[in-house]
Amino acid sequence: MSLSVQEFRQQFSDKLMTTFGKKVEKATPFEAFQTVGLILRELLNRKWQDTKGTYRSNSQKQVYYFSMEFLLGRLMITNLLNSGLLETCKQGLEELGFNLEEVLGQEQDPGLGNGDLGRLAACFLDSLASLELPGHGCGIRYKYGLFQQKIVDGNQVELPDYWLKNEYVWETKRLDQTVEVHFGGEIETVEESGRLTFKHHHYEKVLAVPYDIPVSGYQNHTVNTLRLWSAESTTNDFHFYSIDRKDYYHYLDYKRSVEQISEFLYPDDSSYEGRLLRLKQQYFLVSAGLQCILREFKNSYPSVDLLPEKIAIQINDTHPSLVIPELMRLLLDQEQLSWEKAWELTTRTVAYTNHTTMSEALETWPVDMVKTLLPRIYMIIHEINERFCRHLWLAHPTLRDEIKHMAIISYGQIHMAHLAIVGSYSVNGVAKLHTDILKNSVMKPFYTVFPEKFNNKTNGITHRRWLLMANPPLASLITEAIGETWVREPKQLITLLKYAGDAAFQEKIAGVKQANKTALAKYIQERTGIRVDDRSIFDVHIKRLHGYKRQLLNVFHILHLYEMIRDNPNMDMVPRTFIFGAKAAPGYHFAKKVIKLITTTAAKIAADPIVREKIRVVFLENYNVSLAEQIIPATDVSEQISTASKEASGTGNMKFMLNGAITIGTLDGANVEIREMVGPDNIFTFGLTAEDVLAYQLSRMYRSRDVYNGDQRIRRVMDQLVNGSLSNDDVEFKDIYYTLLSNNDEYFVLKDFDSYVEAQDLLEQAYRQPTEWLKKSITNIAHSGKFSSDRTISEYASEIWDIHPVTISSTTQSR
Ligand code: GPQ
Repeated sequence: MSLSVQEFRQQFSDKLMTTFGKKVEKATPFEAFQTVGLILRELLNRKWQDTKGTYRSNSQKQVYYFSMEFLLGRLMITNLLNSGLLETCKQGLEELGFNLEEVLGQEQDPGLGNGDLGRLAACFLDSLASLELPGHGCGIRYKYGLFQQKIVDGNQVELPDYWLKNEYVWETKRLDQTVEVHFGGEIETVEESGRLTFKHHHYEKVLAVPYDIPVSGYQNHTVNTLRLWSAESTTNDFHFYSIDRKDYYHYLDYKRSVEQISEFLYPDDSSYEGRLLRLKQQYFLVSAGLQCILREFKNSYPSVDLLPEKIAIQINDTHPSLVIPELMRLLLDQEQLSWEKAWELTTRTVAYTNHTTMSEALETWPVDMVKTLLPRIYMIIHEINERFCRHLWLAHPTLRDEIKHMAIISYGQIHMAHLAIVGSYSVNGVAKLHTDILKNSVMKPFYTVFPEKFNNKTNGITHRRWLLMANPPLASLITEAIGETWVREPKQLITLLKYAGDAAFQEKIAGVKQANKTALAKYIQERTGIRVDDRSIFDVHIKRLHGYKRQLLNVFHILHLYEMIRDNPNMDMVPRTFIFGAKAAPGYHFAKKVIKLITTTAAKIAADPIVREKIRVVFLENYNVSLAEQIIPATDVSEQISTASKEASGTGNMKFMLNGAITIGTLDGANVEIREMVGPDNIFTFGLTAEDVLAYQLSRMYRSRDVYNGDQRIRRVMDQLVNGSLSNDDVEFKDIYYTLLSNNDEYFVLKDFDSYVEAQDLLEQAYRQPTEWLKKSITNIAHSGKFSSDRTISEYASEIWDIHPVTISSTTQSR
């Protein structure tokens, strides 16, 4: 779709007038934003219609990605770039007296996700549409997204994220697609003409209303759908005319309880808590999504037998794993299929992605909770479990001792990962190392029974958002050097390798990085009042705050540098700015203490005239997608220092390398594959390997106290936690202190300290050689093509889903 600047301006003023009743001169930046949004919506709607029409008429297989989280980030820039209108809009707005940046900045980040898992889902949607693949998202329209973080007196404070306070310009409510979801009640089993049927009585009825968001592809005609479900009450079952008004109060109670379901996103990342409301959310998503898919399916196809040929359902971790019993329920009770047929169709339709091996994140639900909330679903899970255990007993005699560990229901708990493995045809991990750990350790007995199901799909990121949009100067420089094919084929970035040692190109790369750093320094000053040296090394640690991600190890290195500088104020070192961004789950006490430790360290350094000449620490509050887009292009050093074996993949690591940062990291998750690609000279790795960590966990031979006793540097750092030098309140950091000593340092912070410090030293030496450093930087960019989510999605498409690109034919297009 092409639109001249002139036409854009005309449409803009017309829309502004019809929507806000205003002339251009009077419009606020927010109104300008909404107006551009509406113009784009019109364009997208046509393509959306065409896409739906084409999918309906060509009857090709489609995939539905079920996820409790979609961390989209702002969509305006994506939609502008994808429709080829970015330049037109920029110029048009300027001519009308607006600034594009300011207008784009009006968009609220929809924070419908916690971290990597939700962001991955968003990258996948982008790649599906950009590769013209028929694939859609299915999620929840939380009224409140992930909390807004404020730092008050150095502590995290959580504020509600009411992202819908201004109308969300990208969504469309589809009342006509509403479905009902039922909770609670009882099941009556009756025999009708030789077949058992199950009648559900006294259930609570919840309306699921979908809101659709268009997902556009990069400069193509595809617009897929992200469907987010909202829970609403129905007034139909209440008799408001009754004299005693009892019904009215019942209704208010009921309405409150229903609307709660899609009220807020649980703010926990890679951890699990068995809350009833969370279970309700999960079933709500699954039931609404499936009913809707099945309804549409039956309009298009004569028999549900075709389901696995026409539809694949990918579940993003176990959160939507009730898809399995819910699909069984629909096929058994609604479609009247036999158990065997229903099971065959279900297990050929559903595929499962695992995102963690950490036991605290593996979901289990108490039997009683599921039985009460979802009585029919419980019956079905029970039957799946009976049949599975019987199968193990008969077909795998050598595993008989393992049955109690493999059962879906055991010790009063339902193990969702077991259900997901048994009920799906594909189980994938998200990086090579992670998949190997699944196969050889965490899910080993399942791998013995179902070797054919297990496969790896290393994560990826959309290079369109994370380079083209987030770092336009770098993108232009790359295009100048190697042409623009890399935008559609990110693997082409590899041709940059020939410029890795090219002095002129290096100089340009350095120039872009410097400009980005200067811009970030300005931003930091505006946001925090802190003035950072834009010539210092920008060393960045941004991700959720979690013990295993080891922000603490980073702080220990900083406190160690502090001591060194105090000992020797003339110490020769390259000045460094350590930048952190992280939200802690509100109930995660340790993580919140680490935030306090970071902010306290920052304040202490800022107050020290000697130390602050060499190091600075900045904690940027409310880390989210938009902030990441600011920080990553300006980063020199990417901190990826999780305890080996704990980070399933990580995707931040990929975004940084794509923007020319050098990784300091453990051999964990996708870091391993990054190292394989760039070679050991272009990444700084350190610390225990996953094998070491797993061995220590088995042997229980690690003693953090021995490390503490044996390393004076560690003692000095640790002593700062409790001797009043960081905080007047000497209990402030004692929990951290005891976690490391009395609780034996679960994440091996002390153990890896020495090799981390050594790696940091080597890194600094490398930074002192600009030519070498820039060569590393360019080499990283050149190899980052492999980590495009286009590659990941192509693999899912061909190896798991069997879906193929569809060229959208235009029927509604007028120009
Ligand atoms: N991950 Cl189980 C999350 O972000 N949230 C979760 O609840 C679980 C996993 C992450 C995982 O920690 C990262 O290593 C991965 O890169 C990411 O999923 C996407 O696969």
